[in-house]
Amino acid sequence: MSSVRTHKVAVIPGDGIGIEVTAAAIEVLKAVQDKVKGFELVFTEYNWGSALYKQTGSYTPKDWLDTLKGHDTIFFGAVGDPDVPDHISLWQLILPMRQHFQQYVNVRPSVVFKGIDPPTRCATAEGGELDWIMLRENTEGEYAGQGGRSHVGHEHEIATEVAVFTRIGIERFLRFAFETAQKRPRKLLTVVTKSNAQRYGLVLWDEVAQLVSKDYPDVKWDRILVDAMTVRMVAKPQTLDVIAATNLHADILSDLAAALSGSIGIAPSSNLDPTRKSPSLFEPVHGAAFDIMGKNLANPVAAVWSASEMLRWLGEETAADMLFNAMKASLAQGIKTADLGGTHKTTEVTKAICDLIKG
Ligand code: GGG
Repeated sequence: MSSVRTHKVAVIPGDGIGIEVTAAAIEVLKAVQDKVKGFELVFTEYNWGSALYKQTGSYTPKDWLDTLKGHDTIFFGAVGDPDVPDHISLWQLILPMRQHFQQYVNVRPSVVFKGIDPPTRCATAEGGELDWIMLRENTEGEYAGQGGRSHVGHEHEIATEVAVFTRIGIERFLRFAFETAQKRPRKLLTVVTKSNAQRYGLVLWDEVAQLVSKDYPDVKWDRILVDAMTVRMVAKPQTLDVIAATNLHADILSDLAAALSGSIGIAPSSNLDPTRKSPSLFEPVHGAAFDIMGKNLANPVAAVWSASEMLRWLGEETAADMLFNAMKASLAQGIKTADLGGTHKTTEVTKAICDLIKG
């Protein structure tokens, strides 16, 4: 009997630079698989995205979510197209996957790596650099899909975008946040809300945070309003470690965190179903970036780092570390794309990471 561990990976490159950075991530994953041995990644690629939408009127075929269910994990590139309204692309591809598979935590780390010159100095009190984990609640809030429009076209037209919060949804997410903080050396957690203005849903967040915190007495936690948080991230970055916020707030704050760490081009994300009943999804934080598509300019680091997180989630720790360390080493050697002030192309950064893995 073979002792090789097999992982079935659904690959959805999507749109724009998603296609280029996904190809880079797959190349790096194949290099690490050849080096480490003992496991096999079986990739199945799906051409779902804006091109399919323009041909057929739909981003995906019928039963696409059942098709994905047959995989152990999903690797996603990006979605968005200049000819398609963004709310259509988002609601036909990425948001249904997060909801259907109850990937209720979106993990978005930000680290200032050696070789990167961030826009502002974020050195921590301990002398280290910014090293945060932003946790985004991934199924509720303004992304729950509730709302509508009436009296369309009338000067008094009404549109609602209902933010939905449930006790169960908040609690399962905040437990994950406290557990994440518990595993970090500083054991710090900051819970972000806007409970002065959002007096129902986010007051419930505050109350649930208070209750859940009692089960994690070793975690030092605090609360902050989202507007004050933007200032704190820039002015007092050393006071932050693990950050937990709602779907919309963390979507915005994680872009700020990425910029403070050097570029959104390096920011990874893991959309996790912590119960492991469904496949989790890994994708760079950035979008399709049509302005640089096809020019070999896209930074592959966010996709490569996401691939490393995927390996870790699959239990392939050695391979995950090897990939992550190769990625860090290439940055430290100054092999960087233009968004980081470098001159290297997508394919050059990818090759450098593969060469470091091959040794
Ligand atoms: N690779 C992620 C991607 O395509 N992002 C586009 C985007 O706007 N996503 C919104 C979201 O993550 O909620």
